[in-house]
Order: sequence, then structure tokens, then C-alpha cells
Amino acid sequence: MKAEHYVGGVFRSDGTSFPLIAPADGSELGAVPEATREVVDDAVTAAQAALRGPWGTTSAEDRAAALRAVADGIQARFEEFVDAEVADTGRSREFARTVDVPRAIGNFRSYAELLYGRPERAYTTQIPGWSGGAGEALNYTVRRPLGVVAIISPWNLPLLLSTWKIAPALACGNAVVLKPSEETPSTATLLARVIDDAGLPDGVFNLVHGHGPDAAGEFLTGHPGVDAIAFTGESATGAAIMRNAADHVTPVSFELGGKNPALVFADADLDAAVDGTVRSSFTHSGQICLCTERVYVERPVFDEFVVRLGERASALDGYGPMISAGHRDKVLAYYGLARDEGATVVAGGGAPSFGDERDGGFHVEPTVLTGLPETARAVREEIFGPVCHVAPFDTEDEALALANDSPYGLASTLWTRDLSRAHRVAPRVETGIVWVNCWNIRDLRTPFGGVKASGIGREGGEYSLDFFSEPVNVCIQI
Ligand code: NAD
Ligand code: 6OD
Repeated sequence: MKAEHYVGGVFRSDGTSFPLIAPADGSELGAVPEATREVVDDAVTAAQAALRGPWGTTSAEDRAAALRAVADGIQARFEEFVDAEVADTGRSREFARTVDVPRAIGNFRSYAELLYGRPERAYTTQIPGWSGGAGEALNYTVRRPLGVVAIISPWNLPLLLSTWKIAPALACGNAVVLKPSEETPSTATLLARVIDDAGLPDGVFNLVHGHGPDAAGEFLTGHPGVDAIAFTGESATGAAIMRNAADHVTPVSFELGGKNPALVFADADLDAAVDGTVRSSFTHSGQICLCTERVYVERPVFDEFVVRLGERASALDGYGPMISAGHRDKVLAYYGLARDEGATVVAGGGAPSFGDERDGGFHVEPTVLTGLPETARAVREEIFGPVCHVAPFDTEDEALALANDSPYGLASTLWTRDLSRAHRVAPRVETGIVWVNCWNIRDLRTPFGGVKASGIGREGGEYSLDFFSEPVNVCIQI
């Protein structure tokens, strides 16, 4: 798949380019065009023009039909999307087939359905009676699109996470400019092909490729023609985008990093807790923002849990690579740092050697650590690799204090058979999502997002429609 910009309904790849590297074996997959400021300007101008055209007054029914056409288009090219996501990320075909591509289709379908749950242009909240002494008045509320929405997405779930924002943005009648991660441009280009074939008006969806700082990402998020920014990525990048957007007071929705805790109580089903932690720490080699990197285990079952988790981590096979050589080096540096900080390495701790083409790729071993103080950098900072640190606790209050002692607050997992404990503890964990006896079950209508440094706002179902549109009060004197 050749990466191209898509601007105002036209595919183009003018200007300089940079190589796209396969993380599975280090081979070169192709070239990616680097959007200049001019390309970004053209994309924003095209989006503004689209909003002045028929898209600006489309009915909810027509927008729902457009979203369904995009979902159908992805379905029709399912295997091409799988191929592109596997090549760019190095993940397994099974993951792309069961998670990435079905979820992208689900994102478009679910917002098409949701539009039917809402009256045209959404709420009409009437407030009769109150007039502030000015005679009788009727207040009602309509919602309108924000305008041009910039979407900046990361490399870890490229198609899933970009469509998670594109679908509700279009559902609300906005026009979109997407800048996907420079590491994973291919499914975004394929999506532009699908949207083009689906017949959405020119400029409703635009795609620009390139890097973030001092490049396409920064040009876009600081652009005066952008009316809102929806960003998923690192917390430090979120802070940089906020600074850049501040001059134009552009509203933001941020889904950022995490250092997610799991609490394993002694009354838990230990088989389920070990299985669940293998999934939550090592799925996609830990490169999911929801992955567990801190595990706190009640002391009576601590030793058994550590032995079993270590055995399972050592036996993992077929785990995918880190996204890039740079990210592999970062994760390995944290493994080294953890050792320097006094960690016991229960499993992994290095880079594997396969004796085949994978040795040209960017793999690291699934790793289980113990013995670090809570102040250790490897316990406090997001590593974003297949690694967790396991520490013991003695009381429920101590477990909560440990879980909450973090600058992040994205997701947590509780393992207990005690229903009262689950209800008591869940609301006290300072994360936006708390899973009990499971991990990463996703109902797309639920609020998704983090607290503290893990994000601003919530997306999902009605929560996304609330961000991507704004309420307008109409007051009529009767
Ligand atoms: P990143 O922040 O490095 O990059 C994300 C995107 O931002 C990329 O498209 C990049 O080009 C762009 N970017 C970088 N600097 C920019 C700037 N100054 N201005 C504008 N754009 C800029 O993140 P990543 O490495 O791609 O992804 C991994 C991170 O994302 C992890 O921290 C992970 O936890 C987080 N993440 C969070 C969620 C969530 O839902 N909370 C989901 C996935 C990933
Ligand atoms: O499932 C989702 O909707 C979602 N936003 C997942 C984020 C995963 C982070 O890597």
C-alpha cells in the first residue's frame, strides 16, 4: 500500500518522503510523503469548503448512510486492511482480523445506529416557565457540529483508534483532517480510498501524513482554521499540543498514556487472575494503552502468583515486535534501569534471538519484575512494552493507596471473588475505567478515557457525540 495524502478529494504525494520500516524484520516497506505546511493548509481549507457545501446541511439519515457505506467499504477490503495493519505494526494476523479491522467497522456502524437514537441536530431540551421577569419564554437547545476537527492518532492501534474518532466526528456533521502516526500510515491511506469510493463529498475527510513536532502534527494542531482537536498518544505530546492550540483556544479531547494497576486479592480465582494478567500485560507486546504495568498481589498468594506469571511469560511464543528500533531501545533501557534500581528479573529482561529474519526486527522479551520500590522509575513511568512489576500488599486500603499513587489514571483491573469488595474498591480507584475479573471488554457506548495525566474528556457513544458537537441555547419570547 503506497501512502498518500488525501486532500479535497484528491490523492497526492508531493514533496519529500521518509522510509516506512517493517517492525517484524526491519525491511523497508515503502516511502511516506511528509506533509508540508502548504499541504496541511490545503487540507484545512478543503475541510472548511466542505462544511460550506452540502455536507454542512446533511440530515442525520444521510450521515448515517455515509457511515454505513464506509463500514461496508472496509468490510469489502477486509483482507487488504489486515495485510496493511500487519505489515506496519508487526502484529499477528489473528489480532488484526479479530480486533483492528472488525472494530473499525464497528466504530462506523455503531455511530450510524446512534444517530437514529437522537432527533435531528440532537437535543431539544425545553425549559418552560422561567423567564427572569421578562414575560413568558421558551428555551430549547440544539446541537451543531464544531467545524473542522483535527484527529491525531498513534501507532499502536492505528485503524481502530483513528476510526474511533473519525466516525463520531462525521456523525455529528464535522469535516475531518486526520494525521496518523508516521510509523503506521497504510490503513489510513486505505481508509481514504474507501471513503473516496463511498462518495463522501470532497473535503469532508482529509488525510495528511508526516511527523509530529515541527511538522504536519504541529502545523495542524496550531492551525487557526481547526475548530477542535481529538488526540490519542503520549501525555507529553498532549501537553505540547495543548500549548500549541492555546493561542486559538481550540477545544481538545485527549486520550493519553497510562501506568495501569491490577489488584489481585487473596480471594480471587488465581487461575483467572494469572490468565487475565498474561493478557493485560502482554497482549500486543504491552503496546496497548490499557495494558497492566503494575500488579499488586495480596501477600498470602504473592509468591504463587509471581511464580505462575513468570512461567507463563517465559513460555509466551509468537509475541510481536516493538513498533520501531527506537521504541525497542527505550524498552530495553527500562529493563536495564530496573536492574540498576534493584529489580529481581523473574522472566525475560532482554532481547530474544530467533535465528531467522525476525532478528532484523525489534523484539523484546516479555518481562516480569519484582522487588522495586514504588519510587523506582520503572514503576512510575509508562514503558509501553511487555513488562510488569509485581509487588505485595497486606490490606485493601494499602492496595488502593498503591494503585492511586501514580500521575496516571487510565485503566485498572480488580481480581476478587468478593462482590462487596469489588463494589467498594472499584469507585475508589483513580482511573477512568475499572475492569473487575476481566480486562479490555469494550462496549462502545460506555465512557472511555482517563483521569489525571491520562486524558481530558470521555469518548464513546453519546460521550463522543457530546464532544464532537456543541449545544446552542435558543430562547424565544412568547
Ligand atoms: P505519540 O504521542 O508519540 O504520537 C502520537 C501522534 O502524535 C503521532 O501521530 C505523532 O506524529 C503526533 N505528534 C507527536 N508530537 C506531536 C506534536 N508536537 N504536535 C502534534 N502532533 C504530534 O504517541 P505514540 O508513541 O504514537 O503512541 C503511544 C502512546 O499513546 C502511549 O503513551 C500510549 O499510552 C498512548 N495511547 C493512549 C491511548 C488512550 O486511549 N488513552 C490509546 C493509545 C495510545
Ligand atoms: O477500545 C477503544 O475504544 C480504545 N480507545 C482503546 C484504546 C487502546 C489504547 O491503546
